Amino acid sequence: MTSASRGFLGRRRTDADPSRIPPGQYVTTGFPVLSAGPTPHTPVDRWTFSLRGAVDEPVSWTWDEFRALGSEDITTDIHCVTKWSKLDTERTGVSLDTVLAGVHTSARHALVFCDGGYTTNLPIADLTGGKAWIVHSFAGAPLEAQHGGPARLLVPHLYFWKSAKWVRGLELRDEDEPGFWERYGYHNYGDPWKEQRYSGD
Ligand SMILES: Nc1nc2c(c(=O)[nH]1)N[C@H]1C(S)=C(S)[C@@H](COP(=O)(O)O)O[C@H]1N2
Ligand SMILES: [Mo]
Repeated sequence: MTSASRGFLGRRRTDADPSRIPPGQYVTTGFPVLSAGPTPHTPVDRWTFSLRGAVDEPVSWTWDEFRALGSEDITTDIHCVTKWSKLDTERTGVSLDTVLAGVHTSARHALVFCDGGYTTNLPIADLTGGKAWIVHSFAGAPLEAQHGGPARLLVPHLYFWKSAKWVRGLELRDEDEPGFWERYGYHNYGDPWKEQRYSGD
């Protein structure tokens, strides 16, 4: 059984540039919370980020080591499969290009793992090339626990369920493996511009 919590959606905006809104989406000024299950609270002194699976040398960073990799600011739009989009969200995080630099792997797929047991899968090609970050801040403040703090994945070009909250690492895989929502019938890839919401879309 899954319990879903859903926050206040805010008013619907009508003044947004339509070319920024994928098909079937509406813009919200609220900040909905969507979590399958309770919010974990892992303190940063017990947090690590790990690369495991099909990797020559498994790697694990402590919070301080991870933060020392260096962060960048990202301003981006996000699109939830339940049809809200939020424009110009400001976040700070470590690029997956930095995280994966120097990692030798034949793997093409990643299964993202998190505190609380949530998983999601995506091609490694969608994590690299300036397209994905592990973010720790929102609008200059530490990321709130309900929104994935201390750190979450941000993959803004895919539906927001791929942006796993409370992220703890990546399992690099030769074979693709569906994650939590993907096993429940969500689309395996989830491109909002192609409206890939559910398997078969
Ligand atoms: N660990 C985890 N990450 C998750 C989820 C979740 O239930 N657990 N929900 C996903 C979904 S469906 C959405 S829309 C976003 C919601 O992020 P927010 O609560 O910060 O708005 O987180 C995604 N990441
Ligand atoms: Mo979502």
